[in-house]
Amino acid sequence: MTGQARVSLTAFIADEQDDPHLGALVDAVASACWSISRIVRKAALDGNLGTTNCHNVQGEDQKPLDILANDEFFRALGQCPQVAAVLSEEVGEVIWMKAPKRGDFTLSCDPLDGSSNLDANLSVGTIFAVGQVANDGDRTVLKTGRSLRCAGYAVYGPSTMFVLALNGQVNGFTLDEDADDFVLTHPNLKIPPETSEFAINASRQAHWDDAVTDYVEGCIAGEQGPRAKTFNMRWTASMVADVHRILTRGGVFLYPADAQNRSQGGKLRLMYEAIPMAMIAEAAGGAATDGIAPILDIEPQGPHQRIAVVLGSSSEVSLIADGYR
Ligand code: AHM
Ligand code: MG
Repeated sequence: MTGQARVSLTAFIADEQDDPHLGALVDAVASACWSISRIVRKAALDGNLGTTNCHNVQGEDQKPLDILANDEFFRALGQCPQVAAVLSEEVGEVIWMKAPKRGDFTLSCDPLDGSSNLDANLSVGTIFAVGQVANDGDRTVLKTGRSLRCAGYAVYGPSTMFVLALNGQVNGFTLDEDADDFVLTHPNLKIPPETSEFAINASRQAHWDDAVTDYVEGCIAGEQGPRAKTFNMRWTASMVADVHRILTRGGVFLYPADAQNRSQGGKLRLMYEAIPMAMIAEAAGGAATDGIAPILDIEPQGPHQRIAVVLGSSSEVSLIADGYR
């Protein structure tokens, strides 16, 4: 940062839009992420690794940190008078914080995504999307991603970063713990349209559709194969870490619906995993589809709905969508 003006997240938001309430909300989310980052960093010291005997609404094991991160999120949002409703991966129903008024905000969040990585000390993250109440009394939280005001994630990796899609642009901020601030370090992130890197859980290959099998076989066939180039493969099993890598150096992420998970719609959740990441991908010049339609155009049917996700470099996403057709 030597020689460059230092821009904090708060100053950046104030400059980018004229709704002080949205700025206050993003600040509150960033402050929750900062607290979650601290809790994650100290988890082994505080005896917060391992699992609980509890399950979330989807029947998945809850880790102590899933619960602590969720509490932190609600604590921070409870201080924002303009937050009308919150939908969290860890809570069965949408929680109404107040009677909704036109202009209030609704939030969808996965407070700690990729938590199966915690005991191995690998990167995890927080994902969020911000919608807005259209009219006084309107309790519609399940809306398409096109109506969002902003979306983002925090990644708790070697450094803690806060990545925000707002006004059709994606910017990355790094937590400076000495200055108690998120600082703009990665302005105007763009996903390169072309890539030779893909990300998929290959252990599910036996259950894949032909479209996915053909795509992956094409990638691993190398110079002599139909793609005539060598592909690299990476899978972190932490969506935030995988998407962050794609934002910084390109690539394509696939968590398709397959023979095993299709009855549920796929694995990843539409409202607080697929939609926010799709908004980030599109704002960074990439694309996101469920194989049939852009994820941002999908009408949600339920708060914890699951969906197939393919996102990243636009040329690969359209190739995979062509395979589905
Ligand atoms: P979670 O919300 O329960 O952590 O699950 C979501 C995570 C994503 O971060 C990641 O892409 C995926 O699950 C990994 O799944 P798998 O274990 O099948 O590789
Ligand atoms: Mg998750």
